[in-house]
Amino acid sequence: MGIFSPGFGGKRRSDVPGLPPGQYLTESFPVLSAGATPRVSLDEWEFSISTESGVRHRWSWQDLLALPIEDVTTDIHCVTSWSKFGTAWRGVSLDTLLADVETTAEFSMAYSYGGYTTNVPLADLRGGKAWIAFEFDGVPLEPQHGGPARLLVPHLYFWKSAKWVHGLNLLTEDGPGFWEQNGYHMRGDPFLEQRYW
Ligand SMILES: Nc1nc2c(c(=O)[nH]1)N[C@H]1C(S)=C(S)[C@@H](COP(=O)(O)O)O[C@H]1N2
Ligand SMILES: [Mo]
Repeated sequence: MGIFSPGFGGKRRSDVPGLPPGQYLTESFPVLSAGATPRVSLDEWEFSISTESGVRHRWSWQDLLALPIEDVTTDIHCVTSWSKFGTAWRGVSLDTLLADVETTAEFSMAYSYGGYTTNVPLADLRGGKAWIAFEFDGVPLEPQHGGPARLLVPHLYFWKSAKWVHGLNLLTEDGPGFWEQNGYHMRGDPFLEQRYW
């Protein structure tokens, strides 16, 4: 007759609105980094977007801060099963950065200082769904969490939110980044449980 355990007093995970399947809630902010934390000074910091036709758009730290800045409060979901509700960020929308970028590419590869990469469909970076974030909880983003700036794509699993982001390559064909080469999903929608492929 199945393995129901009516005596278990915990709140079923599926009862928490907004919590994707297989996730649990945490109040802490775990640090997950595949390597050492790179240190990037704001003087040398640069973000660029390179198109499929080889055009490169570049922003210095000052260029970035001169763009419209948005406050974002959002839930985040790590593939290792923790989710955190209501995280508060400040950054520049990818819509703003992509506004003058001529492209018909459908894919992108985000790359970071330190060598991390992750592929993200361009549609997931547009439409008010992705930011270059440089503040968390009202203070400059800590180096361990990706400061000076990280990609923030909160509707996908958090490994897509590249810390210490350095640029985006826009691509006509999809390819795997660091974790995707190791079996993580090419898109990574937590509500569809796209963990591995
Ligand atoms: N550059 C870089 N970005 C990264 C990672 C990494 O190892 N290097 N880890 C990813 C993973 S697996 C997760 S869950 C989140 C963790 O972000 P946090 O350390 O701020 O919690 O960053 C993602 N971005
Ligand atoms: Mo992760």
